Amino acid sequence: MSPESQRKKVVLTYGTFDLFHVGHLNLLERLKALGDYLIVGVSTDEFNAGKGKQTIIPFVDRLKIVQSVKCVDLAIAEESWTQKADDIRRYGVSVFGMGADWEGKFDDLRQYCEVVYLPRTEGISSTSLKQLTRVLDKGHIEDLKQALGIISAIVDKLE
Ligand code: C2G
Repeated sequence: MSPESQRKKVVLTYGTFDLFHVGHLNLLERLKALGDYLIVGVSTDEFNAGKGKQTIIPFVDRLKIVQSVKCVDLAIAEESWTQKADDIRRYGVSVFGMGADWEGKFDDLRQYCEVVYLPRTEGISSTSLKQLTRVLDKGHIEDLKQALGIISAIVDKLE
């Protein structure tokens, strides 16, 4: 347990944090408000592969981004589903928290610390951002232009 976290109310969470967005930030800030030392486990690329999650931003960069978020005190690697109990003990965690899409999934950790599930931020997700980047992809725009040309030619014939 890091000396700094020993004297504080420690809060812990985990996530992929791909294409970091305001939904992630809102959750981290809400979690920090529950204590005074926030530790965030960031899923490694290998662990994400196990979750069947394809990430855009590599682990090293996702870890650096999360560590640089003002309300985050320590960012660590999340390498397995089973490390949570060890991390709770190692860092003297008082509160484990996740977004509500995980409601009930980590209730087994209540034997070690308080477990909370906080409301998600609606209207934004890493998945929707990935879809948006695809639409903005130049190749995709060329396809759309060609399709538009074909449709215009058909409409001209109908007039
Ligand atoms: N989140 C949120 N609002 C959003 C999107 C995400 O509150 N619009 C929350 C999620 O509920 C989660 C955290 O932000 O608590 C991180 O989300 P992801 O990066 O999608 O993490 P996930 O892939 O769910 O991995 O062991 C737990 C896993 O590592 C969680």
